[in-house]
Amino acid sequence: MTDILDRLRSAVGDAHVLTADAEVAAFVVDWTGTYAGRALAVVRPGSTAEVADVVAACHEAGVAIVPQGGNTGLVGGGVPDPSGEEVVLSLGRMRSVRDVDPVAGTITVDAGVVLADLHTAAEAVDRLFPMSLGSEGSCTIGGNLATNAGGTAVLRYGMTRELVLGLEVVLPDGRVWDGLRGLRKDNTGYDLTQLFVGSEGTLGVITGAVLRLFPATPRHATAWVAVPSVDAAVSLLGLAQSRAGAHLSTFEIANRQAVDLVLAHLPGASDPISEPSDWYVLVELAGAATEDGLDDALEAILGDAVEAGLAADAAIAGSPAQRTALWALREGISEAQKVEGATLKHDVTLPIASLATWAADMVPVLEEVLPGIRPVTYGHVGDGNLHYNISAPVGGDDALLAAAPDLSRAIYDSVAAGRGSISAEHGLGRSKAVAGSSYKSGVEVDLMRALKHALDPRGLMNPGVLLP
Ligand code: FAD
Ligand code: 2HG
Ligand code: ZN
Repeated sequence: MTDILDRLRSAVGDAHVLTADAEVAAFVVDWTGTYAGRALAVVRPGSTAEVADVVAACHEAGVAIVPQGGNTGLVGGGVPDPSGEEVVLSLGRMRSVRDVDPVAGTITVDAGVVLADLHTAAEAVDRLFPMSLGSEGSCTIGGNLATNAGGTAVLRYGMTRELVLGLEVVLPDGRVWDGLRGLRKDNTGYDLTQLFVGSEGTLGVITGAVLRLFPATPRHATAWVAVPSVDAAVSLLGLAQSRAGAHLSTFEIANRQAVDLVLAHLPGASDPISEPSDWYVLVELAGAATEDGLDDALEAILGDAVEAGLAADAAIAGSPAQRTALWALREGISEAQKVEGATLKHDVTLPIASLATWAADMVPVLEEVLPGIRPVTYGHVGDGNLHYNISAPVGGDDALLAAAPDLSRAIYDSVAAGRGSISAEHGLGRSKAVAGSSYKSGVEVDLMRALKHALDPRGLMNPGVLLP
């Protein structure tokens, strides 16, 4: 082991190979606190050449690598196992914007660039990089690509895989694939870029990316709307799509339990609608600087929605500060639920038309497994994606953990029966690797294993993640 540590030190310099407990602590526990491993070392390369050197050294020594960006993943995929034999390869020092071309609509970045910094770089040339996540102050574009992250702008702009034009990847044997061409048209065979998107660090280390930029949308009209049911929310979505067209950029849902947690745990949060409702949606229209009338359009949509019984009441943001406050009610849910205690996360997609029935039917099934569970249901209803996160009965964290396998099985079985997906946007990581394979067909799992074996025959890239 001393040999490999010496070799890593010569690759990146002594200061960037961390082994002391206090130094590695933040890199070995995930954001949820559920996955806590140990690392042989945390290595922090500063360039693609250094990443290649580190990966080649590990390949020669037969040492497994866990790539890590901002460590905000929610499925335990970015932290090492408890063996203490894996190396965490952190991209945190690779934070350069390599090139911006507003006319071509491209930005080329190091994988360690933090998503919020990418937004700032796009804004500096009057463009938009649309991906928006609650974790954007910490997550990195490499992690976003590796998980094919979603977020609140998918409705209008698509998942991460729709925002990428090319990648630079260090392969498991240390060779570098330079796919940073950034062309919109390139029909020359298999799409290698897309192969690495969503591969969760199991096929190689993403070191750079060319991403798509869009026209800036500095104008916003934002509302927090009380709706009577998930069905009503889905009908309101249809109305907003017809009336606002491409201006509709966000359509998010949250149940009352989710909002109550934000109000209870996040300082400064307040309810803009006095009469409590079972469900709420956050709706936003966005447009260019020259586009007037978004507020009027939103007001008209909501007026018609109230008349049609699809909404009970709405608060429209009258200032940037009010817009931020409405967004906080939605974006603060993860953090607030974490403060509340044990949470069992499920990130599911179903056909939008069946979401309402599915969510209603699930409650009695789960109540039978564990009475008193608190379904905190929210998410990207416009994408058919609900975060069906169960909080423990009050004071019942241990009971929730004991019932977790049965609760999750009931949810996943029902999602599979409805032809949905058990992971809409967070990936499989360690927490869902086994379930991921068991809800896919044998053919699909065989193809995935064949790809993994072709690229990483020694199984050194993030073992145990994505494929069990
Ligand atoms: P990490 O957590 O460091 O790693 C995630 C996975 O990617 C791991 O498997 C890791 O090995 C791999 N990886 C990381 N970097 C690389 C690389 N350079 N090359 C190869 N593999 C790599 N996710 C959503 O999809 N939508 C949301 O709305 C959303 N909201 C969130 C809100 C909060 C408050 C939090 C805490 C998380 C949220 N997430 C969301 C989850 C998380 O932020 C995303 O999965 C994000 O893409 C992870 O980025 P990261 O840099 O933190 O990756
Ligand atoms: C969100 O949409 C994220 O807020 C996080 O995907 C969901 O914490 C979660 O389960
Ligand atoms: Zn989400």
